[in-house]
Amino acid sequence: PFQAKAYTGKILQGVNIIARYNPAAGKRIMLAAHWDSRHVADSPLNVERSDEAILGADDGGSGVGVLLEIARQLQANPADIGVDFVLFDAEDHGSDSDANPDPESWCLGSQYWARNIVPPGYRPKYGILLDMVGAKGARFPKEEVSMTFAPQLMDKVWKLAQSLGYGNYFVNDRVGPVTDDHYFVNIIAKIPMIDIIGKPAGTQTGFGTHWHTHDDNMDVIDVRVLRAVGQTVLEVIYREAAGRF
Ligand code: AHN
Ligand code: ZN
Repeated sequence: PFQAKAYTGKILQGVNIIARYNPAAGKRIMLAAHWDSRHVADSPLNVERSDEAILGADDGGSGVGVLLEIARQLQANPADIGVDFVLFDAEDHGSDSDANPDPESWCLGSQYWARNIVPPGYRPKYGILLDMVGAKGARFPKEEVSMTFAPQLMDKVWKLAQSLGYGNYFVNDRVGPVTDDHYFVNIIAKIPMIDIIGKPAGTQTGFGTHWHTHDDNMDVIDVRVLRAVGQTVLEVIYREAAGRF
């Protein structure tokens, strides 16, 4: 649990949810997603109820869903490696107005986590963040913060996804930096973390048209996209466990 002050002045009562697989293992990787959803529907593309929280099936839910299934798979098919699941709260409560852009107002749960690492001295080899990994026709380009802090890991993960037949989603295009949880994990905790984040080409917001609208519900989710991401990350885990990633 943590408290954080939102850009509105409101004190948020947050909870980061942490689960460890093989807690005694020395070699570890970290998997993350955010489990909150946006408190308002403030995309310019949203048409009604802009002051109401969105469901966030893609923006939040999809990453959590993939991580829960990965955890279930690890129970059924054990891997000789430690995996830490971290679900961040208060990722999506930031200020999006052009008048008041404030990167630090986003990702409050990961900022807290990065400043209060548990257990102290925790050092995974690297982390993988999943954000908006469920929408139909998703495109996962190589995002700039990820490419700055962990370019070799990015290339390995994207090549692996492409070799599994998911090159339609994991494309080699580059896009600019996104202020997401991985940014704070990289700069504050200094753990290399990449972001698999859905960024379609040619939309007004740079994200899916459902992003921060009430259309971000189960209707936009495609199980094949979740499977592509989940199988790619599972393959990373099993290869890493076998020392061949
Ligand atoms: C900003 O728009 C500043 N960051 C995008 C991070 C985000 C929002 N991911 C999901 N929702
Ligand atoms: Zn969001």
